[in-house]
Amino acid sequence: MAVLEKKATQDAIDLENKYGAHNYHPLPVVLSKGEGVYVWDVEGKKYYDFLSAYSAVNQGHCHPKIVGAMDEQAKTLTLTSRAFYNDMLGKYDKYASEYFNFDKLLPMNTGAEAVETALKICRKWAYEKKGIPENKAEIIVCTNNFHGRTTTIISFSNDEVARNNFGPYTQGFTKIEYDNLEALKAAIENNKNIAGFLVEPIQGEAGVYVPSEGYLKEAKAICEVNNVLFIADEVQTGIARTGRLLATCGNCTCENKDCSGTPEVKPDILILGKALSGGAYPVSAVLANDNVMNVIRPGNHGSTFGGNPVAAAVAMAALDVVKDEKLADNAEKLGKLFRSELNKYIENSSIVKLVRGKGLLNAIVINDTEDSDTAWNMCLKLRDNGLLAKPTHGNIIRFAPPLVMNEEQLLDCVSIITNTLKEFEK
Ligand code: IF1
Repeated sequence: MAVLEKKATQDAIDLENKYGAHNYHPLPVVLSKGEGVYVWDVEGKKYYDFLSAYSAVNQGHCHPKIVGAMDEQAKTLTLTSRAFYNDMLGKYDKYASEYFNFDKLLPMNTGAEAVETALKICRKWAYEKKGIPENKAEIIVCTNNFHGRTTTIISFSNDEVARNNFGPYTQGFTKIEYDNLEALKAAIENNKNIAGFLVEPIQGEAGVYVPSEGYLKEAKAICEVNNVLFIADEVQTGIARTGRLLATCGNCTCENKDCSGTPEVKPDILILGKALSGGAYPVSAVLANDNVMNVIRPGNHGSTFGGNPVAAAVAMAALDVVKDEKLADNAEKLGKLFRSELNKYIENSSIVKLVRGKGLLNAIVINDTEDSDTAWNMCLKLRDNGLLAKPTHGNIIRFAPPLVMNEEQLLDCVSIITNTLKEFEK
């Protein structure tokens, strides 16, 4: 279509560039409608969504049950603040705590807020329960982490673009190599003030790095024996994305039995966000048992919108959908099919090095330099061919469709992807 005919697209882009802060560099496509695995742009072109808003739309765009719950509650009571009780929060607290098998839930709105909340709980536990001297608590994090963009969180990032010129930085964090148990053991043994270990079960933004088999389980064991809190950031890997309800479920599955809720690696603090609402509303949460969560007393922490009635209604509907539609099983099945099909292509490819991932959180590594624009150009071509995806760092393209996708749609996407890749083969 001639550029002139894409006037609606260009007008929307110009508007955002003129009046919006330039804190993103989006793929040049302007979306105006979403339904299930599909999105449409302002020109009426239909696409497969292979990013799912970074795994927030696991249940598919505008899921009727989730939108219905939001609509119903929005017409009834949207926000009370926590100055008063409301009739939805307690129900949600109970529902979600039992769903993930923890004693309590602290409701927040964004993933970063939930990460910050977990860090505060860990520090307070360290001083009041572990007896670490005040202001001496250290929390271990991994290199190439991504946990959000607040000043404290970027203080322990090593992504210079996300961190530069935002100092002075928050102290109290020790960085170790991801997927390195010896490094974790050494960091804990060398510092008696270690309070917690914050880790992504799969490093999403770093490029979908799946750790070695047993890493999370062994890391949790090291933490346990040293009275260090194991804090799992499942904002991106949670809610069925990796083929299990949580990535920390490991090989434990809840098919055909009432899930005991005791995943293979039970975190001391679990952080959820994104698909906790199915992408319909900002909802995040921190879950923990009483021995940890009860360090939080009135006035210690909160948020205007945290735990509001609409968030509560949306999250309960979103979690219902995950179980009712067996999204974890579907992600497991289609993820295996996706990687198997891509590996067949890669056998004879000069441009794709590998595919990796778990469930429907996958990525391909392009055989080019980090600073090349090949991955970006591939995503532009994928867009032209009806599929939306975006590179993470440099030469890595993340593929993460909604978990409601069926086999026929997935195979259709595989052929779009492989036909597009062929255009770049040398
Ligand atoms: C952006 C990345 C993904 C997350 C994990 C906490 C948060 C995120 C593991 C914070 C958020 C989002 C943020 C969004 C793009 C996206 C992202 F590219 F930034 F790194 F998914 F990989 N923990 N990830 O992945 O949650 O405050 O955003 O609700 O900032 O560009 P949030």
